Amino acid sequence: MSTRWKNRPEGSNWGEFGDDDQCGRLNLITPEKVRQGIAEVKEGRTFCLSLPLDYPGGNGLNPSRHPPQRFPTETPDGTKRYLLPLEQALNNPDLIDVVNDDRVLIHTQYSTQWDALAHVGQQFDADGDGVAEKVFYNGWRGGEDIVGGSECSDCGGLEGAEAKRLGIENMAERCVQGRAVMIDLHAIYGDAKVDVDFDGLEAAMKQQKVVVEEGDMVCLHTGFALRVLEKQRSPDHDTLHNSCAALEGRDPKLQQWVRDSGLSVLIADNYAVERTPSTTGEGRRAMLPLHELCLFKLGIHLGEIWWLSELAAYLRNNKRNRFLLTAPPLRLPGAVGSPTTPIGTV
Ligand code: UVW
Repeated sequence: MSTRWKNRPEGSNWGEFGDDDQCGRLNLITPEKVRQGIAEVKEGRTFCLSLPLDYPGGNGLNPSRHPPQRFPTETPDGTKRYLLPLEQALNNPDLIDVVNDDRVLIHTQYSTQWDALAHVGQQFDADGDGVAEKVFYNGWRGGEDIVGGSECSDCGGLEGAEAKRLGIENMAERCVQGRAVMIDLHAIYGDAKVDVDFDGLEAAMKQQKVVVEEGDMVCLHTGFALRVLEKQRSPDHDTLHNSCAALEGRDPKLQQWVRDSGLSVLIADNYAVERTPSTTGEGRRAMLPLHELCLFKLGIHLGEIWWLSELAAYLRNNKRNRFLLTAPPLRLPGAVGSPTTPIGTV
């Protein structure tokens, strides 16, 4: 038993990758899995699996998340480092260089992104004292391992808020390269708002001859990002909230499949992989049951709002569903999520 917990959540794998594990099912992306991914490269053709990071546009999907803002950096005397001749900046008439230099304010989960395991935890009595505490995957604690920082007026929020454990840098250090499989829900459900349970997912996999083996990265193509892209940064409410497939995250059979399949990470081109907010269940419960299962109980990173439509079309046209996926997040210490620019290679 770990020193950090006496009780682990029902159906969780805490401790199985080691008491101090911070990577969860990324541990299943072994060298063999990388070789299996490389064996899927037949043509050498590559696909960018990220939307432009200023999509969806606006903040209708999540009012707390805003598009990136870019600014020029400034020299200590306040000169903007944009179209700046070094002759002027360094007062040296011999220099002919002209430089531009950016700084960016990014909401890490605005667009194509990974959720770190620190993203969603739970109030759960892990130490068995009868009182629930804020706890995350593998028993890492809110207030100790993931700290909230202190309020400040001029730092734009909580200064010092940081995932000292389970931050996204752990994922980056694993590189996230291996074999992936595509399940094309859009090919079956089109743009209809459908909550897909295990039976629906299994039917799609059978129809498309998809087999998921331990360590595979699973991608769900729903068409949501395609709808969003068509709206040219001005998506309407229906596109954002009433279109395309999402998983019914509370379905016990679906949860059992996620557990048993051995999938390493779960990715979709929709907002949250699962339908959110969940309208099922009763009593005191997780609003996002698949986030609970994946991020909190099993250590499965979630990829969201990816751009999968071009690759899904290629795979469909070529009667394939496997490919090499390379998808590290930013190696940004302490962050609970990260933009990513994944590459699919076929
Ligand atoms: C939601 O906010 C619904 O999902 P995520 O935080 O994983 O993007």
